[in-house]
Order: sequence, then structure tokens, then C-alpha cells
Amino acid sequence: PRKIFSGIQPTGSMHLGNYFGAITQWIDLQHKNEDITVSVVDLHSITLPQDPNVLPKSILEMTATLLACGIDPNKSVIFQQSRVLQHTELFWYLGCICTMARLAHLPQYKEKSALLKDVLLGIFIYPVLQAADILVHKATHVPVGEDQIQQLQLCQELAQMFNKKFGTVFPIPRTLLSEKGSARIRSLREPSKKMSKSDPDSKSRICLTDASDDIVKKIKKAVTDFTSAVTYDPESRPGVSNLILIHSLISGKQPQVIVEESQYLDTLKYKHLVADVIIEHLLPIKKKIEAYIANPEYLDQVLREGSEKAQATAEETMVEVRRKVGINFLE
Ligand code: AQP
Repeated sequence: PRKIFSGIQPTGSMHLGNYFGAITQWIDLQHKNEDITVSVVDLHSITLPQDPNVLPKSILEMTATLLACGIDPNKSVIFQQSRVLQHTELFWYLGCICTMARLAHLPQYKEKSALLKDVLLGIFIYPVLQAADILVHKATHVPVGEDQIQQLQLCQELAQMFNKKFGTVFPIPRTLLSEKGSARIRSLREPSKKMSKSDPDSKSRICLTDASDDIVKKIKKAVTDFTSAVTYDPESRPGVSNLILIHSLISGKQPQVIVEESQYLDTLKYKHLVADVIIEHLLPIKKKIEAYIANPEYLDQVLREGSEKAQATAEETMVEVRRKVGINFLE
């Protein structure tokens, strides 16, 4: 049977990129009764500085958002990474078989470290923690975007190396590509970049919790180009095509159908239409998020119960790992 693992960082509010790039796929898998485990990966989020007064709220908000989007704690396991210590424990074992040269080759490390004067160890080694997240649950499939493929390759290599050195413990996890294709949503301010939680410009993204008038403002200000016709061409017209893509993902209509329907609109009128479509889609989700956030005790209970379940499977793996490595000889 397949076992699917995925995570999301509580680095800010969920935006349409996370929603269409990851969450809707998790919900589809849950509908198909797949065995899916979702982690709020708080230990990853602190590779960049987080305000200790804000982080707890971000963890609860991310949990509320996942529930509001449809993750059902009775069908899927949803848990907080830091509560399951086996993740960091396996991370150490994997760190002891991973070379520094291998990590230095990862493109995300090169990109992130190029911007920093002093590179913290966490930025360098977090892909090993990511591998541990997946392997400690013996996941067989991992839904990934194209930006994560190299990290998953590292995870596969570490699993193979461990199995070869100490005896087989881990299945080799495979990528799970979305049936709808992996949607990459772009920044509304710089369409060459992806929409991101940690972009300092909040106008670059639409969050699921945004107020309706903020959505209108952000879409109106979205960078397009000097052509006023509505056409779909992600290469030469990334700005307007990004809006059409979002519209297409919400409505289920093909981009070409949307273009035909919008042939009498200029981009400004089209922006109003897209804003309305987004507002209508997000309103019920936003109401649910607010209701969950008003009940932090319930959210904490969901995370506690989920973490207990995750801990049980992770501990089974660690019993094997400790024994294979030769650390726990009496068990
Ligand atoms: N713009 C995007 N389009 C499609 N998918 C996206 N994802 C993120 N941005 C887009 C997918 O969302 C999932 C969870 O992401 P994450 O929390 O691990 O962080 P990330 O990928 O680094 O996303 P952000 O929003 O840019 O977060 P920060 O700012 O914290 O780094 C992943 O499956 C990701 O592919």
C-alpha cells in the first residue's frame, strides 16, 4: 500500500501558490482514501529567523487553514513536526552518512546562501531533516513541486545508502506528480518569481485569509504588461497568464476557454472579474479558518492527537534504525 507524506512550513499565511501547488492535491488524495500524513514543519521554518511571539500563532493558523481546506484528522494524520522527536533523531543518523559536498550541490542551497553573509548550518543541512521527515514514516510517495525534485533525490540516495550500509529499513520514496500537473503560481509583483510566503512585499501574494477589498487591490495592482487584450501565453505574458491560470484552477475551465469568454474585456476589466472569482472561492474557506482560529484548544488537541499517531509510526522505524546501527543492542 502507498504511504504519502507531505509538509508545509508555518512561515506565514497560506497563499494561492501553496493552495493550488500542494493542498488541493492532498485533499484529492484524501478523497481517494489514500494513507496521507501531513506535517506542519515548524523546525524547517526556523532556518530563517522567526519571531518567537508570532511563531505559535503561525503554527495554529497553518493548522486551522489545513483543516478549513478539508484535511480531515479522522482520515489523515496531521501533526506538528517538533512534537515528534524521532524526526530530529533520524536526521542525525542520516547526517552521519551524508557528505557536505552533496549538500553544497543542491540548487536551493546555492540560491539561498548567495544572499547571505553568514550561512547558518540549518540552511545547509535542512534537506537532511527533510529526508528524515519522509523516511521516518516510511513514506512511499511524496507529492512534490519541480523545485523539490533535487531534495527528494537526496532523500532517495540517503535511503539507499542507509539500506546498503546497515540492512534494509526504508522503502525508496517516489515522487507523486499531480494529475492536474504541478501548478506554479507566480508573484503578483514580479511574475518571474514564484508566489511566496516570505516575500517581503505582501502585495505579491493572495492569502486565503485576505479581506475581500485587499484581494481587489492586490489583483488591480498585479503587474501585467502594455497589451490590453486578455491572452494566455505564460512565456511572453507571464503576468496576465498567471491571473488566467488562477482563474482556470478555481473554475475548472481551460485557459483557452477563459480567453475566449474574455475577448471583449481589457486587462483591467478582466482583473475585476478574476478578483470576484477569487473572493467567491475563498470566502467559505476564510470563514472556516476564522472559526478554527477562534478555538485554539481544539487546534492544539488536533495537533497533539496527530503527533501521537505520527510518533507511534516514527518510533517503530527508529527501533529498527537504532538496532541496525548497533546502538540499541538489547531491544
Ligand atoms: N508559488 C507556488 N506555486 C505552486 N506551489 C507552491 N508551493 C509554494 N509556493 C508555490 C508549494 O507549497 C508547498 C508548501 O511550501 P512550503 O511551506 O514548504 O514552502 P515553500 O515551498 O518555500 O513555499 P513558500 O510559500 O515560498 O514559503 P517560504 O516563503 O516559507 O519559503 C510545497 O509543496 C511547495 O512546492
